[in-house]
Amino acid sequence: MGFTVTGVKAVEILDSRSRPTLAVTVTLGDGTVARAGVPSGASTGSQEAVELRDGDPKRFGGSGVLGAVGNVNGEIAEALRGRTFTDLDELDHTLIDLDGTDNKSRLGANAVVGVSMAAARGLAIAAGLPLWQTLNPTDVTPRLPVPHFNVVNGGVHAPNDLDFQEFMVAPLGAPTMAEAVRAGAEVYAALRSLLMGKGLATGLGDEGGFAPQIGQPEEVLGLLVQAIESAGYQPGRDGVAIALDPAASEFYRDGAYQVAGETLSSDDMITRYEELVAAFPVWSLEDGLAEGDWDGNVRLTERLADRIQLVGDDNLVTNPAIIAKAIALGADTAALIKVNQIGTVTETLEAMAVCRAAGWAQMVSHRSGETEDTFIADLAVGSGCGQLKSGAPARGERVAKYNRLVEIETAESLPFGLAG
Ligand code: 2PG
Ligand code: MG
Repeated sequence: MGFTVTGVKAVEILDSRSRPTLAVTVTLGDGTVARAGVPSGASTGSQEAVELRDGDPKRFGGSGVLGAVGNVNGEIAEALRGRTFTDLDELDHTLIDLDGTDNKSRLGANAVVGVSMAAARGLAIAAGLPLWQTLNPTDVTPRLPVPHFNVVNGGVHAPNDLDFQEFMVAPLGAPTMAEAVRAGAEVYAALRSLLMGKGLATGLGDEGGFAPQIGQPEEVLGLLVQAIESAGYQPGRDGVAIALDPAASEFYRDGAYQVAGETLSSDDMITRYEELVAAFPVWSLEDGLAEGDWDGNVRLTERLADRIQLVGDDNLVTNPAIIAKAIALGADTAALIKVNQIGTVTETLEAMAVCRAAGWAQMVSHRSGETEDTFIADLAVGSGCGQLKSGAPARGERVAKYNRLVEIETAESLPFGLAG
């Protein structure tokens, strides 16, 4: 049993936003070669594992990752090469110990996560199994997740005046993955026509959604309902529902929320969300309040948890200990799951296990800066969490994940839809 690492190599490549990131290749003793691309966020939580950037203003405006690449090709390769590991857990803990910090800031979370993801993929290839199967805990039924298509981009993902970052359509009522992807693409096309008809721009934001010059979130929600209907679907949980990620930390300034020209307290924000949920078929709200606003998040959960899912991202950062704290406090009812927020695959699976034990839902997520790597599609299936967001049904790095899910559905008969 076990596996031997014979090589670890990183190169600096570009992500979907034209910023440098890492591609990591791990070679195993049986000749298996596996590669991973490292994603990178823009609206990051303050407790995320830390990306190492070179800071050399002469290269990529300081965002180069040659230091992180050097750490993979130097220290990490030396520590892993020729060693035999029982499982991924042992390899990941070797990386965590080698780094020695609690946020992976010494070697860089971008270096560490690339090695962890490539090793995980290598183990699946070596075993002759699809990746999702090796990420599937024994007590969990694998499942094809409901895709959440981010069709309108704002916040730090687009140069428009829209403060809310993500407006997603989620075909909760679709019978299969392929039909869900079709619904996403058809609603996206209908939305483009609507925007064009109104003389609004159809240029895209970082995650492939349209970035029209609209300020009020309610106006976008109205357009989404129209687009869902004109594509021939029923707005709501039996058809195509809406999910929001305002990413409120980005518009929280001096203890208040700055939305479309208004200054709102936590309680004003909560009231605004209650009105949104009453008026539009919103089924899930992520980062409705800022990451440090724990009291607000508890009140938001108390007031809305009977109607919608409340997802924590910036405040939870895929960290098992922080998620446990939020569960104890009663803040949120679900966690967003991003492998690079915590830095290893093993800790990501732990975070998901903490959620499951508490009856919390999980949504696996891409980052706004992505590569063509489809790791998260397999993670969503293997973890059985039932939800994934990977941006719009457009742009190669976003669509790669949805296409991978359709491929998995074709190869394997698995249930589709929300878990539980
Ligand atoms: C988010 C993510 C992904 P970023 O806030 O959920 O959509 O954005 O990767 O920029 O943190
Ligand atoms: Mg988010």
